[in-house]
Amino acid sequence: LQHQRLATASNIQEFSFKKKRVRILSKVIDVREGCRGGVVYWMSRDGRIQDNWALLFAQRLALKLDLPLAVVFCLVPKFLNATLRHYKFMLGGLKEVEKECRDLNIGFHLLLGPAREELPKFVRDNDIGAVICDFAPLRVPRQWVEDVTKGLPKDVPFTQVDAHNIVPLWVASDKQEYAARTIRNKINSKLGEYLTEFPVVAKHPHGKSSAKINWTSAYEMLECDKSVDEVEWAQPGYNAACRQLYEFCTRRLGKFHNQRNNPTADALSGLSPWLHFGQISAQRCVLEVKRYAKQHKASTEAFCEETIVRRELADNFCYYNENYDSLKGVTSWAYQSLDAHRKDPRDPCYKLEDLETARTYDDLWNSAQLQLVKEGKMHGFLRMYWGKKILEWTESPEQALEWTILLNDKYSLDGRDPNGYVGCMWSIGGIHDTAWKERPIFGKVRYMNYQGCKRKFDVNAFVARYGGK
Ligand code: FO1
Repeated sequence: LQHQRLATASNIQEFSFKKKRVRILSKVIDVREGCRGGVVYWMSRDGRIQDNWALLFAQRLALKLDLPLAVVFCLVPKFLNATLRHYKFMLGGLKEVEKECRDLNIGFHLLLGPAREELPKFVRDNDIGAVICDFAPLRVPRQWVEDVTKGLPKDVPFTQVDAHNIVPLWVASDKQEYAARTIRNKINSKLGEYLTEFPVVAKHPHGKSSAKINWTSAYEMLECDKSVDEVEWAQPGYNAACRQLYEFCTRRLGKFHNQRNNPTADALSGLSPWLHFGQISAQRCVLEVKRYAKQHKASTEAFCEETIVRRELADNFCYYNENYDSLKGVTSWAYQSLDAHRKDPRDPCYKLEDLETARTYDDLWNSAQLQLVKEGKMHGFLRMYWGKKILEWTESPEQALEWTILLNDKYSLDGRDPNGYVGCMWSIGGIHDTAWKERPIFGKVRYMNYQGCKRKFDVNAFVARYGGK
């Protein structure tokens, strides 16, 4: 999957940029005359060089104005409840970014502290002429962007590029969508325009390479939970992500369409950690999978549904619903029926440590929890069952949601991601789902049980593998 195409500066300029991928955040749009410091891409969600529309836009601007180009990442010591498992994965990817920037004559700066403090200072100290940032729909990254918009010098243009979605979020829909079926056509009808190949990020004609980063001091400033260690199976970075994608295409894609809900079949892409940290682009994954569309038509369609429609639906939900991680964010039919069953007895009613240490009566549930803790990811089908059992076994739906999000964000490599919030809200609060026959505790939220799992896959095999007896 390496980029064989010749990286020439010209193919960026002739490449017509989809205007609607970009939105202007500042009052000014022109770089002031005589500024020599260059253009900065403030990297956050999309931690990669190639296939990154935000960086491509920044390079195109720098080339047009004959200015240097630099990537800046602002490292915060604590990000929600991210642990060392997450930071090691993220920083591992950034080390590759640093090396690739050096090869491409692009500056790379790791600033230690929140962007609102570090970025305006960097811009002033280095006479930067323009800043481009990427896009995340969650409240903390959106606050960072808002703070930087206010903090930048007034004569520095600041633009945002959705480098994560194939159809930019604000192009797909301008409101909260209620199910995949209401957003699917809004997205698929625009793929002709947006699902294009990428130009390559070219070797920049001039500019100075940056000082080598002191990664040790970066680790030392972290204040995260260091008890959750890294996982073996997933190596961070763009190159590892490309290998993971290639293996999926050549070994697992064929069984994806009819075995993706079977936790004992190795049929999934396993790309979510790299997608979460932006170390590979969803668009790159779709472009590569579609090369196999002839021999694996059903699987390719199923993969596109998940990677394009479902993922963009998750960003849509988090962006347009400020209560994306609370029961206040579920639809009224779900809230009312969960509320009506609030007093139903929960037996058993587990404490957080019973769940976290996989000590319930349910061997399948325990095995799913052990998989999450050990491998940093839980099979997608099991995550639905896992979440719904937590609703059944905790004192209130609010408590259930809080603990599913807490456990998912603490152990899953792709935690703190719109997909994770939507997954938990689907399981507990039925978002993007329909109402089902009313029953205790669940109300009209879809119920899932052990027997249902036994009908779908070999539960004993999964339990044997993860030892959740
Ligand atoms: N984004 C940053 O700009 N700086 C950070 O130090 C940072 C740490 C971090 C740790 C765990 C994690 O899951 C995400 C983290 N992010 C950080 C945010 C990430 O770049 C995305 O913006 C969010 O995950 C939204 O998808």
